[in-house]
Amino acid sequence: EFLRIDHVGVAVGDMDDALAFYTRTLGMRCVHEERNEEQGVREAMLAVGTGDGAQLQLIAPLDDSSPVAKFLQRRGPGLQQLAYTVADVEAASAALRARGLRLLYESARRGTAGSLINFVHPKDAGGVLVELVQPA
Ligand code: V0V
Repeated sequence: EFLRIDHVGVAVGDMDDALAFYTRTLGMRCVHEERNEEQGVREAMLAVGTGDGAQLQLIAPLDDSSPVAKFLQRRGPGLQQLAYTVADVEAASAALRARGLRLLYESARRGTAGSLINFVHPKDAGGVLVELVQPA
């Protein structure tokens, strides 16, 4: 089911500070910014190098009810998720469910740039929040 690493998600408390660090200090390029109200996040996608590989996703909470707010309270800023590209998120979710993994959503929800997403619970994936991404 997994085609490649789509992006790595990093939870940040302050998006503007984080963007300044990743673009000015680390030299990455911000290629997309978006608010996702359903997920309760402001996010920015950064291209690494030529930009044809996996991207880095900065994720900041919009409010205290965001899962990212809870993550920051518990663990502080840092790696929050690892996302894989899949061709068909419903098929991939069904296959993983059939292998006993808990998917967070019954059906896929809207992710970055019109993608469809679902997640494997981190407790079923060795402590890693795994995201499945079907690009638009
Ligand atoms: C929680 N845990 C994690 C974790 N978040 N472990 C690894 N990575 C994470 N990100 C651990 C936590 O330390 C606890 O372990 C245990 O899981 C708690 O499980 P829980 O009580 O069932 O759940 P919560 O309330 O801590 O929430 C965790 C989940 C939540 C994963 C269910 O964060 C969630 O719904 N995430 C999916 C949505 C999301 O993350 N959206 C933001 C990105 P101990 O202490 O018990 O051992 S939005 C996005 O990526 C977009 C839009 C996109 O890519 O397009």
